[in-house]
Amino acid sequence: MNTYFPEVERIVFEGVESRNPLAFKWYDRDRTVLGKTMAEHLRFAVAYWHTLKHDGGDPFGSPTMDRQWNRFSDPLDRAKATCDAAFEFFTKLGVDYYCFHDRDLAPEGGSFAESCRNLEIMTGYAAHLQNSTGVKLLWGTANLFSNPRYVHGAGTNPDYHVFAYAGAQVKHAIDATCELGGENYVFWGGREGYETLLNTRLKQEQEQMAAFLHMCVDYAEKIGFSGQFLIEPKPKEPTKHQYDFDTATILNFLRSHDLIDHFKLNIEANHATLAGHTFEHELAVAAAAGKLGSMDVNRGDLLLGWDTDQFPTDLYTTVLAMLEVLAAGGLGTGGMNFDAKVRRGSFEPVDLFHAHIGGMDAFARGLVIAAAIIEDGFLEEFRNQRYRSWNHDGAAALAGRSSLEACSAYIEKHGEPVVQSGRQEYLENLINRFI
Ligand code: XUL
Ligand code: CO
Repeated sequence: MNTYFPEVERIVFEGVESRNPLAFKWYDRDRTVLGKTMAEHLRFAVAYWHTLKHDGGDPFGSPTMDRQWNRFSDPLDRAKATCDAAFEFFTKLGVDYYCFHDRDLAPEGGSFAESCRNLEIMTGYAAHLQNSTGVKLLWGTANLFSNPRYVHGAGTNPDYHVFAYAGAQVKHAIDATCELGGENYVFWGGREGYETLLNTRLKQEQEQMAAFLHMCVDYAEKIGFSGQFLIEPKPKEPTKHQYDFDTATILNFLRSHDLIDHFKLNIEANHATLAGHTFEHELAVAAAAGKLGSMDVNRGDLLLGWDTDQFPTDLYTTVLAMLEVLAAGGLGTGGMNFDAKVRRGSFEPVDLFHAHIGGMDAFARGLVIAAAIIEDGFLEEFRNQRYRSWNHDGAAALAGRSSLEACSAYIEKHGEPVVQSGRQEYLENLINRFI
């Protein structure tokens, strides 16, 4: 295998005193926290598209990234070199998982048949590298948004011909994911949304999407793909109105179309904030429905209103996110995928290591702090006190066995309630003591 990161050895844990930028300060994969190792809790994955394929181009300027695996002119040679670089990166970083779109792994060909052939070749290539390194596939997905044919959407396209193309493409993407032992398969609604109602049948487009997803469920069952299907919410970008706006919207869609049993959610931090929520809010809404499947960990920039996909470094956010993940009992077959890209000015290959090390340390530290908060018990104790009336007086109402007459009788007997402080600042101060 060529060496694309010659200046980097395998990244190891050196602890918080270390001044080595290419070492973990907090992520110690075998350290046990609340009965599981850090690696088992966090299940980190590298996003193929950002880390291997992002070239640093933006609307104002040309690519900046120094990526030696891109120097091959033949598309398949380039794809193989990229895959070599990918697995060298995964193993040096020490992550157990990666995620890809079909078109990240294999180039789109001049015809559908050629694209399928490219994907088959690259699936075999990746399978070989998975076997020799032990790195696994967290999830696969299909890119149904880059090619101009998808300009008006894929499953929600006004033209059945494009819908069918998307279905054909997803069939092969599920095949590839299945062959590579993918533990999940993700649907992010790339251009499943609209720009103007003047040319759009909103209700029909949502029905089309439901039909599309039912076909995917049927196909997975047929071929025996046992990975978890995940939908990833995002409120806008690229379209003005994305149908999968947020977790609550998706849960409603899945329930309305008899799909709820087949899907969980893949919650992305920057998508949550674009929807006007916090990351932890979206995690909590998914967990409350038993549908927290996986996470795309990144962060936005509060001063910019778009999907900046930066690496997560904010400890406050990682602590609050880990509190929700631990409360939900973990991520199951999901994981934490770094759907994040280095800034355009961070163009050297080593910057990819700095970025991932920082993100992994931020979540490892978030895990340790969240575990300490849970073990201390003050949050749970505070909530127990706050909701204590529901254990007795309110128990029948909570179980759906009360009535307005019963409320009336209760108030006749007890009169005006004594309102209690929510103590938000007190709790925030306690959280900061742990950080
Ligand atoms: C786009 C996004 C995607 C999905 C996979 O905002 O997050 O990369 O995660 O298609
Ligand atoms: Co994402």
